[in-house]
Amino acid sequence: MNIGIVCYPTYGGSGVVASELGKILAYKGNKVHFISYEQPVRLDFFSENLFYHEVTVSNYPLFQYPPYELALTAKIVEVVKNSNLQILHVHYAIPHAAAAIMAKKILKDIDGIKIPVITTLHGTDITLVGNNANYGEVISYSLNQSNAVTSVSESLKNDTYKLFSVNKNIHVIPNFINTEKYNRNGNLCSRKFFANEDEFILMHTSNFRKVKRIDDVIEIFTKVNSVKPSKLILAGDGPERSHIEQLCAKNKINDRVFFLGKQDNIEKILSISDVFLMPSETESFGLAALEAMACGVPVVSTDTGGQTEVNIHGFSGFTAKLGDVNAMSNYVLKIIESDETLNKFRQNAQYQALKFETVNIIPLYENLYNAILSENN
Ligand code: GMT
Repeated sequence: MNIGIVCYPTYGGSGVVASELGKILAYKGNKVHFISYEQPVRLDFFSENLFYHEVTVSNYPLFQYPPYELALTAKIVEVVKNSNLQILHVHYAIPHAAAAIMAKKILKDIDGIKIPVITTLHGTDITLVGNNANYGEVISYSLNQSNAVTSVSESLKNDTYKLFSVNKNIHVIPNFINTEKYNRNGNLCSRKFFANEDEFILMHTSNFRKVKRIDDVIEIFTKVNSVKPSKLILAGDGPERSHIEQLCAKNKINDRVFFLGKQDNIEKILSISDVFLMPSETESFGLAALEAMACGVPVVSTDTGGQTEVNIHGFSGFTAKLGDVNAMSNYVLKIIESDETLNKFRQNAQYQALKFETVNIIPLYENLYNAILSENN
């Protein structure tokens, strides 16, 4: 199959999911063409089946806002024609779905080419960015004009129906994890570097945006640390980082908190961690929590969005109401109360992660591609 994938190239969920999907499809013999404004971070190697097409936006001084959607649409049209794409899979509704639908129409009306479009919703495009009345009609139209729409959780599917006028079936295809890469291997990183033998390691990783509520991470950690001496590892970077560094200094815990910045091989650090914290305002899925669970790290998260579909309360960790830092710190203390309890939660977390193993999820996309291709012929 000749597949085009449009995605954001950056660290962060949707780009990672799109890149990992493309890599697996290429490994299985498909030709996969990525279209983005930068090379996706996870595609920094050569494969004869992977291609990257860069969208460049002209910088003419007249443009206060460079016309990215137009450049993207033009690039999609070009790649579909030059590389004989059979299917276009766009990740994130804004602006990718809208650009793909415009490209689809141009290709049909001018060149007589029928290119089916699949749109995958990841969450922030719908629940945060998309929840803006100005975008409503464009998003609804782009979803309705897509040949198929997928969402990464039941919760996101329901939110999409609530927020937009979507008249087609949304297929839930959850995010996936390669448990060979994401596994507990404590030899890859030295636990001693971060903590003494009698200390626990709590961990959080994100793009440090407000929606992640890292203030709550700090509060939960402070409470846990006052009962059981612990260390906190924060991986990732983003707009909230300097505020959080100041907060740690103010709370006099900066000697117990490690700011690692962006990390490529997060499984190494997860492998030495005891509990993963994700007190987000919302998460359509929570891929970072799934990565933690696959590495045997139980998760304490909020119960918002799709998080309860990933993290099972009382089994792979616990879920609590948004902002309930008391409950979340008590849940951490419950998990680490004894070696036996911690080990049980670790095993359960890994067991739960297996449900999202790559081999179980990728065929759902392949089946959808095949169904859409046969409808389109
Ligand atoms: O969480 C982010 O800020 C990044 C964001 C994105 O759009 O890439 O992640 C979203 O998509 C991920 C992959 O499907 C999900 O695992 C995240 O839960 C989702 N983030 C939110 O819903 C806030």
